[in-house]
Amino acid sequence: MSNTAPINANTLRLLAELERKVLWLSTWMVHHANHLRDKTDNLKVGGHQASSASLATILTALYFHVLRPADRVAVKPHASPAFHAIQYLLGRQTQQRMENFRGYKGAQSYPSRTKDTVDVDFSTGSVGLGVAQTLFASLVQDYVKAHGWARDWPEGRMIALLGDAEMDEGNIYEALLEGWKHGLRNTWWIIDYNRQSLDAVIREGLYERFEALFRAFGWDVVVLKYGSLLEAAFSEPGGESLRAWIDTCPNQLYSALTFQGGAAWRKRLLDDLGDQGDITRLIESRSDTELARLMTNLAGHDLPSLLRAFQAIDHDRPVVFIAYTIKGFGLPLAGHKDNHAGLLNPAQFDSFRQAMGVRPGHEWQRYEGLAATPAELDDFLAHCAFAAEPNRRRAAAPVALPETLPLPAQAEISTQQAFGLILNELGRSAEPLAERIVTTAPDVTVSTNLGGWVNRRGLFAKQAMADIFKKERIPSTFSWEFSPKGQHMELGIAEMNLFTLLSALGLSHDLFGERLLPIGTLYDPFISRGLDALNYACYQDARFIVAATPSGLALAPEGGAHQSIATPLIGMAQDGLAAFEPAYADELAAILHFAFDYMQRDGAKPAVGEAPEEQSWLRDETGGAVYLRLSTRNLEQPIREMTPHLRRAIIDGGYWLRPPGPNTEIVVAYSGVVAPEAIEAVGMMAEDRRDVALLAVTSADRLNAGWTAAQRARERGQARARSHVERLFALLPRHCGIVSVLDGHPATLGWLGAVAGHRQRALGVEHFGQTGSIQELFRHYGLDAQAIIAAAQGLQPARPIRYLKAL
Ligand SMILES: Cc1ncc(C[n+]2csc(CCOP(=O)(O)OP(=O)(O)O)c2C)c(N)n1
Ligand SMILES: [Mg+2]
Repeated sequence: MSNTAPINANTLRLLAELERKVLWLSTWMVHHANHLRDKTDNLKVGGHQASSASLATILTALYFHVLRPADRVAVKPHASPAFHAIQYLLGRQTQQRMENFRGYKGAQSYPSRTKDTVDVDFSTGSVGLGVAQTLFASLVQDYVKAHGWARDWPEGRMIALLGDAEMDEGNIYEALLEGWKHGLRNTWWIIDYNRQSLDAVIREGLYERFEALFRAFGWDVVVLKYGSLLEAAFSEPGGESLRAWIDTCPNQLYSALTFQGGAAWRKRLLDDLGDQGDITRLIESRSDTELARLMTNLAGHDLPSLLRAFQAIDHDRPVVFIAYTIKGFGLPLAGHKDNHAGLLNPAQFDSFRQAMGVRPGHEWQRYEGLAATPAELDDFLAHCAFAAEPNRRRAAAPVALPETLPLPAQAEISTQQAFGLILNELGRSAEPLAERIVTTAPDVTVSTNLGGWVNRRGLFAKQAMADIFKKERIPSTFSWEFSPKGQHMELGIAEMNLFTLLSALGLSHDLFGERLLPIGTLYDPFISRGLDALNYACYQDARFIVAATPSGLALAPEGGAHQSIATPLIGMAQDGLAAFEPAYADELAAILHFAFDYMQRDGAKPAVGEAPEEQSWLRDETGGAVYLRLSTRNLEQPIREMTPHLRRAIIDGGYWLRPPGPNTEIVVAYSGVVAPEAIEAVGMMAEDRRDVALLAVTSADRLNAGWTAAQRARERGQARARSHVERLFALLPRHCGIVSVLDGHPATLGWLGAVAGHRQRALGVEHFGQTGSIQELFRHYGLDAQAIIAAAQGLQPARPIRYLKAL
């Protein structure tokens, strides 16, 4: 793979032309967005011009020479204009979207897999996440290859272009550690070491920390500091003094001199090094412009240095390149510490335009102002390796599902246990589905009941590793054997890593053309710990199941630190994630079956003006990820047949366990593990309230989303649109009251009363829990049967409910 041959002079010439164009186009599109487009909009751009200029050379070298179609890239958020400029030059981005940068349906501020039309491999935006995503994508590529899949697809390099300030994000270090454990390969991180962050110039000597750190994690480190002009100057007489001066120059001063330009460089250098013979001559032999050019010739802006460095990599070990750059290189705001939010003003822009040789009115012309002919540039672009594969998005056929999933037969069981048993049964089966499931957990595999599945399918590692306990015949319930065929990826305790890995696994069909059905487990409260990565995964449209267990007050003796409150609301509010909270095993089996199908749906949205599926008004055609909020509380199971009707209602979000009648006075609507309390309360109220009804809510998220969608559809003229919850409530008399209850925040179900205009009392948990028994805590926080009855009495005070004890 290594190519140390000198870089062809013609290639260099054309790349230099394209580099210039990338700088021009990225600067122009930002200027256009800020100064020329609709001035009433507050589209002000911070950082894009300077950050794009910082990466323009590196991006040029990569996309037009180094990258291969199988490589996948995450570009740091603020280099989005440079990225789009490259896509534009490759003919993969339209002028219209470029013109509309940061505007409605225009090129996105931050590269986006889902909102941009060009081939963004990995979204970026929340700094640090795109970086870690490349690492996990590489592990997924290894997983796919180790399982004998994607044979006709070459291994690609997973590449992140990151800002130096991005290295402050902790998730990067969590990922590095995990990468080391899993023998990371084929990953390049290129740090845009401009020594500037958003606010200021960064600390001295950071690169040494980076270097030591990466080496500790088994990475190769390539420091790209001096460009070829500087290297040549160092070999002149006096050159070594110049190198020594640069090496000890503080970042702040270097940035300030860069901003001030040639005369300032000269003055400072002569002040510091003057009258030392050779070095003075070295400085004096250059004009101000030449001196400025020399002093800013850092390797990150030097095509020959970059190309040599990239081409020298002849192995698959992970490599970090620390590339010295200048933020805003080539622009008048280069180096200024405040340039992140800085923009070229119209006068500065005009001189920049002239320097670039671009005539007014010809700004979007691809080769305007370049010396090379359009024919040679066209030819060069058409033949660059990256362009060889026009379609970067790969696809995989859906995996066939069995008719139903195995249902645990226990009379009393928790949803967590049922989840483990269903997976265990799948692990035993020869179903094609089971082949494609990959599980992962951050050190909670056994405690979330994945142990059975892992016993059957083994842990994944590129090299087999025996379970010593098993070899030594020490009895243990769980086998812990690693092999390249294993189907569980064990992670250390870092929930950010869990969700970033799920994101990578859940994009395997798209990145590598092989469908995986990833399932991650964690304790429900720790969703918050990985929340930004979860959001990131959903934003990228990754497909996975997250089973979060245990949850809520129901893990009573564990105490308040482990009892989740807000997660049902997260489940509702998180786009791209369908949230369920089943109470019973048969519900869970139906939901899991749906989830395996839902996560494989290919995103075909209903055409404009066409109604989504009528039953629920949910846009299920598009598919998505699934969140299951499970519990360790054992519940007595209903004995019933899973009819297609019931199955459908469970998936749509709820069903009547006890239907309402024409005279219903109270509806109890519950979600999840409070089912026994709800049932008990309904029984106790039966003598004093007419037709007390009981609604099982399996997904507050989907019930609510369907309702919202149906209302919107009606407002847009589809008068007959009815959501599932509206149909459920259609027969409720006006005067009845609704008591809702769940082991989570009451707002989750607090909207039910608004569906058909009923008074409601929403019970749930608002405050941190504590240790105790389930009964004690449900009593304390007001989730037990007595609390439900008291709420019903409050809504319908006319006659006392006799079983209501004084609270
Ligand atoms: C998680 C997160 N926090 C804050 C921000 C706001 N932000 C955008 S870029 C940036 C730092 C930019 O520095 P660097 O990564 O070095 O890129 P440069 O500006 O040098 O191009 C910050 C703090 C963000 N995008 N994401
Ligand atoms: Mg920076």
